[in-house]
Amino acid sequence: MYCSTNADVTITNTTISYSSDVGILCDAATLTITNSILWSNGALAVNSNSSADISYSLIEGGTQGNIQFIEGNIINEDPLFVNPASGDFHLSDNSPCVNVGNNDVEDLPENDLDGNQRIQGGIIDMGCYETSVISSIVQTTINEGFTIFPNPTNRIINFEFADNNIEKLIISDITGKTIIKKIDIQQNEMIDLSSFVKGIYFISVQTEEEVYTKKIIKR
Ligand SMILES: [Ca+2]
Repeated sequence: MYCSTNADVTITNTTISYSSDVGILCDAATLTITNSILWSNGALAVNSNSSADISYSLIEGGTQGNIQFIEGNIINEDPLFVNPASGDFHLSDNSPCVNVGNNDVEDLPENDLDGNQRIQGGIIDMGCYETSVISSIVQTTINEGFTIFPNPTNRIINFEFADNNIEKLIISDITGKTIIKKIDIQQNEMIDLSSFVKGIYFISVQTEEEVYTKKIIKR
């Protein structure tokens, strides 16, 4: 992709991959790159003779020029496209780009490149395709009492409880070891799993009468 002189260019939810040269080349343009994937291009990911601000994007291949990595970026990690060799740049189930974009970017498109709803699983994906393969399990109502989402998650897991009757919330790993235990539970809880090792965890929610357990996947 080439940006000519003195342009302000905003690139949002775009996938640029397998270009034989630089992913994005700018003369004197001011670039803002958000929720995008620049992976496996021939030379650099971005070469800007002016400036580029990059947020919530997966970048591989290095940069040249006045490049600012603002926040939420993933560097040099395989986006795990479904089948890039045959031109399929949809995200696979285990892609690190699922549910890690920024929902608050201005002028987000309503649909992805396939025409599917843009934000699924509560958080926008990086790149031009929103993954829907896990749509049946991104939001799980365990009983009528509460809901957890998104699942699988890369980072945040949300809990919504219908009643304020939760006594205890425990997250344990696959060996049964307790990782997090919370006793002061609000009706809307958010737990950050970004420091967790990737894998399977169990969430146990205890009310006065019952205990509910649900498997979650940390990507
Ligand atoms: Ca999503």
